[in-house]
Amino acid sequence: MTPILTRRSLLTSGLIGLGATATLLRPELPDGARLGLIDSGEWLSFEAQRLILAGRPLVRELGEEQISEHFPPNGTRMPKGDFYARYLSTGFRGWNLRVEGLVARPLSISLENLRRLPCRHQITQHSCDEGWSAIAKWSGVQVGRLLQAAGILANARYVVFHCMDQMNRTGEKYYESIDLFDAFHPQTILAYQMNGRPLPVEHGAPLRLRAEMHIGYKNAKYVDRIEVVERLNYIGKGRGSYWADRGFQWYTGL
Ligand SMILES: Nc1nc2c(c(=O)[nH]1)N[C@H]1C(S)=C(S)[C@@H](COP(=O)(O)O)O[C@H]1N2
Ligand SMILES: [Mo]
Repeated sequence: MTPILTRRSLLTSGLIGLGATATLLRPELPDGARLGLIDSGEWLSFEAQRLILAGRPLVRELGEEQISEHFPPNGTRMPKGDFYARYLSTGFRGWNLRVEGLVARPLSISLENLRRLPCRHQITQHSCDEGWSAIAKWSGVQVGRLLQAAGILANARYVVFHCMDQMNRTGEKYYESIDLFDAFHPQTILAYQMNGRPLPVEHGAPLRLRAEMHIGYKNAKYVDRIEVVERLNYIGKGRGSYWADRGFQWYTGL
């Protein structure tokens, strides 16, 4: 039987206490923790979830009949600017996903070629920190498969997802990052379909991250570049994601 990860199992298993102990024993921590960027609650969440996830359990997958009739878009609904508009008007012809950074073979893959790779379907619940959740079916390519194709180098530790939407007048774009453990989780995919249809613009067309063990904002939309890095310090304001740069947690295990 596949172990199922639920919030309740986290709360009742007593692993939170264990997690705290493991923290003291484990020298291997994300950059943020070492820099004191991760607060203690986040640290507990990270350590407790890692203990639970050690056996690679899957986040609960639901049935077709549970798919939400209405899945509200949040954050950017239409990226501004000519760059995105041009690709949108041609159905993303000429658009490529790039995989670069600490990889042996940088990749540049069209949507068409992404669709030719093995596809994973998953029906999951998305939870936004603003207090709503909704269920959808996501289909796409496992991030781990892309990283394997690119061949990550020995010093690689994090995977950064660069997005096409500018968040403010200074032109800062949305970005997110996860560590390699999460990147190679079987349910971490780059989805090009939602509920069996091409990903709608308001939900991140042409490609979005689904990192199912994480809260809403980690699920970056409009992804066009994946960068494999050793440290997160030099990206954005250095805390690992657009929202982490603004005081939100980097690690948001559900
Ligand atoms: N590029 C980008 N990704 C993003 C956001 C955004 O504004 N821009 N919003 C985040 C937030 S807060 C949530 S809850 C989800 C919402 O996904 P949805 O629009 O498909 O509901 O996307 C996340 N990913
Ligand atoms: Mo969110």
